[in-house]
Amino acid sequence: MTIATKEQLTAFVTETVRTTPVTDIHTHLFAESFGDLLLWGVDELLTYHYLIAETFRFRPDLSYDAFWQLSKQEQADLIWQTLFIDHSPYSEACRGVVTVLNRLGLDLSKRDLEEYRAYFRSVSASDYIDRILKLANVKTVVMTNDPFDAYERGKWESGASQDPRFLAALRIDPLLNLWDSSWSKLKEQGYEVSADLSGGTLAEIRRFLKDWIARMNPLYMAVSLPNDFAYPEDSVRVRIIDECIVPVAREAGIPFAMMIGVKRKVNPSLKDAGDSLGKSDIGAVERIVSKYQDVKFLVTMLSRENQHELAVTARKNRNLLVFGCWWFLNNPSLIEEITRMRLELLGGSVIPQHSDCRILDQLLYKWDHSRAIIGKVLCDKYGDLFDAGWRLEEEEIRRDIEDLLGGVFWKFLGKPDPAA
Ligand code: REL
Ligand code: ZN
Repeated sequence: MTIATKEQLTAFVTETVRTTPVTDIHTHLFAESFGDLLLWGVDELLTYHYLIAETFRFRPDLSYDAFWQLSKQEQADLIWQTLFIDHSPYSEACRGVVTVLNRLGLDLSKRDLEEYRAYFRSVSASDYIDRILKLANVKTVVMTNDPFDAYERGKWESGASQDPRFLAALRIDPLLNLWDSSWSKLKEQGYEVSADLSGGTLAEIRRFLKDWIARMNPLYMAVSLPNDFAYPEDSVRVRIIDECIVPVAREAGIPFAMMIGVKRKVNPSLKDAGDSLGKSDIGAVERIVSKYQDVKFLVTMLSRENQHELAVTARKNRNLLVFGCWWFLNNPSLIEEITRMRLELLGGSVIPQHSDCRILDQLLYKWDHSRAIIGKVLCDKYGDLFDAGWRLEEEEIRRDIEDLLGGVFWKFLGKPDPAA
């Protein structure tokens, strides 16, 4: 049906963005078979590392050690008191908790943490996964799978049964960022490697990657890179990228995802909450993607300052797909600005958002909040088209939105969407 008025257009776009199922291309969530790796519930929500950092800002009296010695529930109590009771929870990470509790139908007027806890005790993980995926309207979640993590490796090796809603991504940070300590872990796994990359080391790294690709069937290989990532460069990292990651990605036909711009542990006392960001050199991205045009790259960058040049670099290289508003960018004002700019430069050839959820329940807020902004930006873009005289069919808008919320990713991979 052709859309006749701008009011109809706005209503249809908003509703379609709200109801189209999502493929969430980067999360830290796990299927139930991964046991303790799957986090959910109100104490996990409250102890999300984003909220830990915010709590310390209001508590100069609290020592880091004292906080880390508390049990998870005690930490959650303290965070709840500090961020939700002593102050109003309008930071994005705090608002997220509010959205989740509200969407679950819990009574926010009481602000009764014990009552919320009681609800979570009453549900099973498996029912809860079903409930959250359904409420968030997320059809597929891509995990972050670390073959250097002994607990997780055990789960893969014992052939933990697979839930088709949770798909794998092979995460290789230790290989590229911590070779000095990770080479011995490869050796323990039976690969004949040496610290100085001599002998058959590079071939053995390739064998390691191929073994894990065979085991996990990952949609892509991924790494987070520091803000001073350089390419090319005379370094272990770049040798492993050139001689292991790139050839294996090519052979396996999967992309290499680079998440660039992290400064790890600027405040180690904050643990996971102690990472920061820095501006990166877009030239490094430009050089690697144009050197390997037959390899696909998924790229997200952490600094706001890199977003425009990243979008322009994608215009020049069709093997580069830009994704998500990562971490410190996952805030309404920045998502809006970045999404607007990307749609203007790249049309629909972009993945506007991923959730980065660490806790299952967060799917509710990360996607609710992002959908509202993507919807708003799309209304403006289609509205401008309308003013320019272009009339749209409902079917065309539905197609575009399905693409933005998953189709673009699957087409880039060259794979059918298994949930379609
Ligand atoms: O995948 C990553 O490296 C990051 O997204 C995480 O390390 C980070 O802690 C995450 O919670 C950000 O949202
Ligand atoms: Zn992440």
